[in-house]
Amino acid sequence: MKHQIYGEELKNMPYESHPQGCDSPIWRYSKNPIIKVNPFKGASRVFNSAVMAYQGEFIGVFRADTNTGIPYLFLGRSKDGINFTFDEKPIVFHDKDGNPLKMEYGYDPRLTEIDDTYYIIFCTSNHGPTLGIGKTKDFKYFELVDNPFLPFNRNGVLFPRKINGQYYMLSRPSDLGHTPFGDIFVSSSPDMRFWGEHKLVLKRAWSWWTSLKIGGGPAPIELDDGWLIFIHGVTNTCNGYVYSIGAIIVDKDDVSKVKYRCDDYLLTPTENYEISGFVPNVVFPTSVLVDGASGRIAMYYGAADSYTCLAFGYIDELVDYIKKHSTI
Ligand code: BMA
Repeated sequence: MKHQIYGEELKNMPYESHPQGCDSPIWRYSKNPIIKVNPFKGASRVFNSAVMAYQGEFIGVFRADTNTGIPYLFLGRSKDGINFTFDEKPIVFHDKDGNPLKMEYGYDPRLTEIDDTYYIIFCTSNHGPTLGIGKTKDFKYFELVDNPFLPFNRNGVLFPRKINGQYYMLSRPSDLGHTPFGDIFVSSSPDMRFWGEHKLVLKRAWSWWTSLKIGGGPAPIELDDGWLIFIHGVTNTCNGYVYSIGAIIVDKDDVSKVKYRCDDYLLTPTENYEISGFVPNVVFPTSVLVDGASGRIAMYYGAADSYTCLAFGYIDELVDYIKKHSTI
């Protein structure tokens, strides 16, 4: 392995080796989708969700579109990272005084562990869609940070450690609807509550597949010489938006500085479960497991706003590919 990876060994994570004839450094699980429609009572679709290794098994915060049509966040558990059982009721968040909060909606969660606390970053409402920050130490009791971001904003992605004493969050300022624009910004905070020093990281439209908007995906992966960040990129067609998966590498200390930006997408909708569903032509990455020993990765992505899928890769191949296909 050329690149040092900072994760722990994850022997039991799902993985399949690179199929012959596949040019991309990311390849799909042969048994996709891993979560099909109507996966549990009251939930019609589970997708765009975040999984992490936890106590020798796997835990996830899942976006489930419920029978009211409204998405909420549910916990799921798995021994193998593929077959999940879900809680019957959505996660209940509490304010700092311990009062349970009523949530209008919650969707597209990302999960990040920092210093024994697990942070759930997701889209929720503060008089319009914006970022929610939930936290838990045990996946039993959940607290919500009091309105950390202004509306309208989506795709909050927290770096998995403090950098120079500050927390860093990627986000994508947006509008009230299905935002036809969007670039990635970074904000910092000393305490997870007050966020500022907002800086542009990356503008859209360096390629056709990112022509409309871009957004951060799973929590960044620390390498010896930077942070590997998967993103989604969106283009418009006469038949609607198309979401693809791409990647960038940013500077290790100044995360607003993009060192490499892959010109090509890594995955674009081509399979039936990606091109056909509730919202066709969407692949949307939200979490990645990394085996620190081998450099293997397993990426969870939502397909067609209907299914949860897996794709695999290998850090060295990915980094080489991104550098080779970057024109900056
Ligand atoms: C975005 C988000 C995602 C969704 C995508 C495609 O704006 O709402 O949850 O996957 O649109 O519908």
